Amino acid sequence: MNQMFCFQCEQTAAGKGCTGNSGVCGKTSEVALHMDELTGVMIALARASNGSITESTYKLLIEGLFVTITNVNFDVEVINEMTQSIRNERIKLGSADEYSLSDVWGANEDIRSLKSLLLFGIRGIGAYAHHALVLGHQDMEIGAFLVKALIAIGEKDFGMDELLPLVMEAGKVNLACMELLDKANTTTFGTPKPAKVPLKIEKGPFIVISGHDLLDLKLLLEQTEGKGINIYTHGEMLPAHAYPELNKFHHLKGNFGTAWQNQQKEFEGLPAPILFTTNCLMPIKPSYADRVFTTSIVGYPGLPHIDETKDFTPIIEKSLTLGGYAEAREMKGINNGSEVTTGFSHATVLSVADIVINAVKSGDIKHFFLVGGCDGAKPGRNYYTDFVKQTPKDTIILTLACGKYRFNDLDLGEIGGLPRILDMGQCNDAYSAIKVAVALAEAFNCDVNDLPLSLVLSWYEQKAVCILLTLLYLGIKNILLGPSLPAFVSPNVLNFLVENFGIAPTTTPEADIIKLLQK
Ligand code: SF4
Ligand code: SF3
Repeated sequence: MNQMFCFQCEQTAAGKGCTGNSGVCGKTSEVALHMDELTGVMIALARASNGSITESTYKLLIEGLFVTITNVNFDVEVINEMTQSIRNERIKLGSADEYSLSDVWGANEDIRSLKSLLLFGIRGIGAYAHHALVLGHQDMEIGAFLVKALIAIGEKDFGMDELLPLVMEAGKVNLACMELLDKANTTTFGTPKPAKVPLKIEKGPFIVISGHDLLDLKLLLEQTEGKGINIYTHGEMLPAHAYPELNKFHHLKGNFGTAWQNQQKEFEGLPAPILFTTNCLMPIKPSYADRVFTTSIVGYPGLPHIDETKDFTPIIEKSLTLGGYAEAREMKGINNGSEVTTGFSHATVLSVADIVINAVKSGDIKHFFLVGGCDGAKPGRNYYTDFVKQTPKDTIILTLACGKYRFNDLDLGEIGGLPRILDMGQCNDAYSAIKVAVALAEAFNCDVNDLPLSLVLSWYEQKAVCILLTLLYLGIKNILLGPSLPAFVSPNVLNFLVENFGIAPTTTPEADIIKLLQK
């Protein structure tokens, strides 16, 4: 197969797979084929490692997994350099093995489906493990599972019986990985506290920082301190405002823009540079191509890349040259709100557990909806805005990840002093939602599935896949998933998910709310 094939994200062409010269995301067929080669070499390295994983193999594997996530890297040179490093590591281990991923794409549809679930799931895990690793936290058990999963993906004779348990184990390992990242974040940046974040841009030079990497933000804040430059978060960086070690910098002023899919419109004419620390980066438009910088695993041909030394001088200089707005600008969220709130992590919510439990007992809170996940570009995602707007006043919305931009500027009022919309953080902070759900189930002495809690998730890329696997591993049932089901889930695998977990596609907000409130 020398044609690209990719169906790992929600926007895949015709709901089937991207083929031809490029994918819907803008990934060229050349990059797609080299990413497959990279993944094949990782499978070979996993086989060569003989089950024992060193720190250098761990780092190489999580980088190799992370770089292939949708909207992370479009630069074939970077992909090829990584492939070479991984190949060198494999050679060091005395192996000349190679594996072609076309064996997976060409397998029978159920095997292809399960291997894809496993591969895309570990790509998500790779990203979270990377965020933890840059903060000095690693877990070799996670590494050992990555090796096991990669070997299984390359295993010719594995059927449903061997692959299904591994898919569930990926959910378990991702839970451990999100816990590791939660620990890494809170020990480095403190425990998040609720924060109101303005959407207004002050006058003067500024820098917009996007993606998930909180350490890059901290380093940027340190390097810009006292230079008359303000910093604004974008996309998944918004929850940074809740961390004491980040919001202590007074020049961390607010949040710019909405979710990633609006960047081509929102960056147009921006008098400031933008730094991408992780996904989601879209193909660059000429109108703002001179002001986008990448760092870490992100890359795009022709864009300046800040290397491991994390010297942000070129961005700082660019910000001063561009100068920002002459006057402060009031910006609005997609529902016309002028501020958003974040920081309702498990520690915050559980610190007011008594209030929450009493409100449930008294009937002031009738139901919790977890509405969140990855946002995307295809039409139909206003479902989530409409859903949240239509939820009854005696319900609480827990949210996380970039899907929240569909509704996080709405003022839906409070219940017992608690805002009705509680933003728990980034996608990996699904860990917080799980902690809260488990604590509520303990308080009410029931199973999580018997709580007045419904999950209405949006998915787009592969981190959403590993989070979904974690929820399944925890036995959470009746999740609504939208806006469309993954192309890589075959009819038989879907049947398994429906029969065992009651997973269903979203329909209309009206019908889904009625159905979920009957619980
Ligand atoms: Fe297509 Fe998504 Fe793959 Fe991009 S990542 S090539 S849009 S399936
Ligand atoms: Fe969004 Fe890309 Fe997934 Fe962490 S920024 S969630 S889609």
